Amino acid sequence: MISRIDMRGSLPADLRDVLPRAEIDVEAALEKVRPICEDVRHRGAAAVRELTARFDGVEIATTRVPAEALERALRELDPRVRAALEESIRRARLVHRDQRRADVTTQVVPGGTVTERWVPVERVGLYVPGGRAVYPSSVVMNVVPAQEAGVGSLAVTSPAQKEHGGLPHPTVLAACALLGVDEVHSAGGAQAVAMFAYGTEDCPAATMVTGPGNIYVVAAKRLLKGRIGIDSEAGPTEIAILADETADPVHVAADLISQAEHDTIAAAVLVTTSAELADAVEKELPGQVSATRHSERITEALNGRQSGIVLVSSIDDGLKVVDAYAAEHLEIHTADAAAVAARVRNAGAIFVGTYAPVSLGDYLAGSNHVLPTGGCACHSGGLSVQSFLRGVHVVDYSREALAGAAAHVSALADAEDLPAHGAAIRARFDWRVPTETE
Ligand code: HSO
Ligand code: ZN
Repeated sequence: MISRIDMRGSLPADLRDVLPRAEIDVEAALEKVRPICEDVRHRGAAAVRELTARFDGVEIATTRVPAEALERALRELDPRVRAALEESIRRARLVHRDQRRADVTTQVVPGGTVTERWVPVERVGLYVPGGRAVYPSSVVMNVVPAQEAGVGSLAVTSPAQKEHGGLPHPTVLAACALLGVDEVHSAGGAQAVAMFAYGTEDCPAATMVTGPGNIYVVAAKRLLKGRIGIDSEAGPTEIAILADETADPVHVAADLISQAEHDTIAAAVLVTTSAELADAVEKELPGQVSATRHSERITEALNGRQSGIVLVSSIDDGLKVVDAYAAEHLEIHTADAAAVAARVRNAGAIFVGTYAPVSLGDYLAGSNHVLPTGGCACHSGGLSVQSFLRGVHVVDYSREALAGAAAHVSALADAEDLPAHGAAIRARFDWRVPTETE
């Protein structure tokens, strides 16, 4: 049974603590991944091969996937899947292309400008999981923004699969081929993150690693961050739905189930002003769950402590609850859904009304599905072109413009007891602070 929390009286002050949420213990995994990362650091490709034999149960000669394997995977890809991936890529490109930013030059004073120049990261390693979850759609969601950002060198890695002769899953290979990615590696887990961080004989080091993974991948990213740039730490997926009495319980139930399908620790949370809707959804769930293939996994996710139905007395309160929860995905099923959606502050992505379900966003809306989980949506956004760019300030001042700033720099430098800072400026003007007219 999905749990219920009744907040119709008044909202608790510690909303964030009361709301259902999974906890994953990354710290515990850190000690396990530390020796693995050290091994890859010191022994390179040989360590990655041995770890692959140990964890994935398959011997490989190199992590680098040969070009023929990519071509073969594309040739053998189901045409229906190919057409869908192509359309997914096309729509994602439309959205992500529009995220590109122009360099902006601001004239601060006559002769003094600051330009913000957007520079892509040099080399990115993209991690694609390969266990129970084989997600070619995630290849699209990681590769497209990196490509649109202008990242010059892009490598994908995904665990070696015993049943595929030590190569990653063929659908992952085919997606890479469709996206024009020609450097793919068979490596997974912490060793794959270490491979990108330190580089091996088979795979040059990368500047940044992105993509979701299991707890060991997350732990390795946390451990090696600094040595290599990382995206957010992706946790179990979440859906929250804010609904009133106009919502269709069949749609609400279907959407909760759709994300619970990912994982036994996936979270599905309904926040509603309508007790009738809550009852109707609860009545609807068992039938829909038992009709679907992964009913066991879904049942566990829906009944877990991370999922639940929250009753509130108004949409205003509902908005406070969903803002406090800061869901990875938030659907709005209310009268005037667009107006309610416009008032939401914290969510990884917002889906407006009955015809924008999360599964559309997972594959084909054009939006990105790599989104902040675990409440991180209150301070972070999803993967975008921006994730792969750095803003670099370019400062260009003339002699006159520097003269105009000199006295203020000296004053601030003196206030911080850093007199050499002021001196560096006076050295250009015969060691005097220039007057305004100089
Ligand atoms: N809902 C997942 C993404 C995904 N769904 C991949 C299906 N495939 C996290 O946003
Ligand atoms: Zn999904």
